[in-house]
Amino acid sequence: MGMQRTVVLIKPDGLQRGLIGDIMARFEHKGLKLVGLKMMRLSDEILDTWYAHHKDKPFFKDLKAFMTWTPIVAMVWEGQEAVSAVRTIVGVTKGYAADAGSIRGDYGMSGSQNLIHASDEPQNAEKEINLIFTQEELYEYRSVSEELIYSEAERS
Ligand code: 3AN
Repeated sequence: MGMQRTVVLIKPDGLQRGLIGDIMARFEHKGLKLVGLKMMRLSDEILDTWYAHHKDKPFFKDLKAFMTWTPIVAMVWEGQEAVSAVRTIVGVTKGYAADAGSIRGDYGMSGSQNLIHASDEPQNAEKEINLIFTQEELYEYRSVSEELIYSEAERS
């Protein structure tokens, strides 16, 4: 158990479909803490690093075109085991296969236009935070709800 930070991007399809507020509410209601938030256009350089594991895949060019269609909304959420907690809320890659109750399960049908990105492991979360956010864009503050969300032992 430990406090972690993780990156969530609302992709262009999430923005176009007007789901930004609904998606953010899921993480807020879960008890995660928002520590970074901005709207931006992803550059070619960021996407090459971000999706380095897909660079030889046949869908890479389309993936990049899709991710630069509109600006995206980038967020950093913090909480106990936040990386896996957020992945559970997001659901598996393909919307048609994602569990009901997950964001992709509730809002999407596509295997590629899947509304949202979430870091898949703590090292990647770190890498993605540094690619997108400067130190000044990340906030540390005490949320009064933490005392309700976590036990005393979990907070110390
Ligand atoms: P996830 O977003 O669930 O971590 P990854 O990292 O395997 O999944 O894929 C990153 C993104 O690449 C996906 N969100 C999706 O937009 C796209 N993608 C992955 N697999 C495919 C595929 N077979 N065909 C088209 N696009 C894909």
